[in-house]
Amino acid sequence: MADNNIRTQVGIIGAGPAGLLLSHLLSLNGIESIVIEDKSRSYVESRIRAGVLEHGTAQLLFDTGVGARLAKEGMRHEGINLGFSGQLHRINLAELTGGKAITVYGQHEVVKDLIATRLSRGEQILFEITGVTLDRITTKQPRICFRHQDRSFEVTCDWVAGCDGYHGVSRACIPAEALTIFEKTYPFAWLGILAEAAPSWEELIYANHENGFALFSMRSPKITRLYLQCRPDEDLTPWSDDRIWENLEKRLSFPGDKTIQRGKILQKSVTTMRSFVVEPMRYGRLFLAGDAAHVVPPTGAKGMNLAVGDVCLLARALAAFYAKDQTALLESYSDRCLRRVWKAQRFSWWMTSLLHRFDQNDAFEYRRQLAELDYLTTSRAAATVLAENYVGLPWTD
Ligand code: RFL
Ligand code: PHB
Repeated sequence: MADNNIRTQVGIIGAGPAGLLLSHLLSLNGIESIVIEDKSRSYVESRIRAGVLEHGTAQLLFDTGVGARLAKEGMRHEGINLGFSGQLHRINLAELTGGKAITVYGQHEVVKDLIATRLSRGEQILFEITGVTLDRITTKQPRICFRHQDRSFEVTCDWVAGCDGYHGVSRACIPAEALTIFEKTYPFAWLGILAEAAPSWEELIYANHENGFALFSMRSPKITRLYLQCRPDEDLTPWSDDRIWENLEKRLSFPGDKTIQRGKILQKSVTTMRSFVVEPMRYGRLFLAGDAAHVVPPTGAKGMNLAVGDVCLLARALAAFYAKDQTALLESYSDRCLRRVWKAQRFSWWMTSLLHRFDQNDAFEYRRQLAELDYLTTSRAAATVLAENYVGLPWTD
């Protein structure tokens, strides 16, 4: 017998961008939910991850009342740069997409804004829960059990949203025979740093260098975010700050242009790369959303944006269910999400294969990449394909 029994409409597992945004959108539609998270509030608010919001993601945050800080601190970028053969080539996103752009704003800032909004409305998020289990998901009353502050909880709800990321428990609750998994791993990873340095360039640079990929990005006018292609099992111990800067300087060197500004390295980490999709994104009354259902390599900057797209469709489907007793949108949730997910998978795989060295000795492959980059930066048609995918394809609904 649990110490606490809770009854709510939607049980949400995970307080990442997917879970928090879903609870926010549901609350705007008068639907009650509970959010449970196994990490602490300070941990999720400082977890450095994505940094690029698609046009539609930023718009959604503004339109639903969580864009005040984004409007002040987000950096609207109307272009990105491709660096190769020692030169920078700008892709004018806005010109190629009828005025659309991306906004550089840390994922943890989005998370902070959503947590603050939820709490300011007196709605709860239970952090640092343990031992979460899910059952009765094929009945009309699924149940979530867990422990929080030494007490056991039992939540009975109408629907469960599994927004607990790639390593969460939700997907694992679905019988293996009910799911099909599509997966690809890559023979490299990203060594990422956050540095206390004013960004040297105004816009992102994706660089294909003979030594490997590098990415120049930023978080604010004082903080630079940088990545280097490395091995999937890269040990960070031999990577002194000087060695990291030397490698970045080499791969982000464009004679006649600016050079990278060094600064104190605040954080170093290695991110592995994978493409992963599970189908369908629903089992009984459990819906999967975000990284719990699909993962993309970060090269296309699509992961968080896909999570946002999923929960937007899920919130609309649940709103139609509660307002009009309609289940059609819930029934088609998985198919509608997957259409967008597979397009983003294709784009992320393509950006990844365009920019990384898969095999240092494969001279043919390197020449092929350079030819494709040359084509992309000289053909308006090719550049438009990149631009419209990068700012985000229209959401299918
Ligand atoms: P998250 O963010 O992983 O959140 C899941 C939450 O669930 C919690 N959790 C549990 N809670 C309760 N019980 C359990 N048993 C639980 N197990 C897990 C976790 O603690 C966590 O709080 O998934 P969500 O919400 O689906 O969001 C997905 C995004 O986080 C992810 O796709 C992006 O970060 C990917 N990504 C990028 N996406 C972009 O759109 N643009 C980018 O520029 C971008 N850059 C990146 C990225 C990811 C990166 N890394 C580190 C993988 C750059 C990098 C380096
Ligand atoms: C980031 O700023 O962290 C970032 C930007 C673009 C990407 C991936 C990560 O493609």
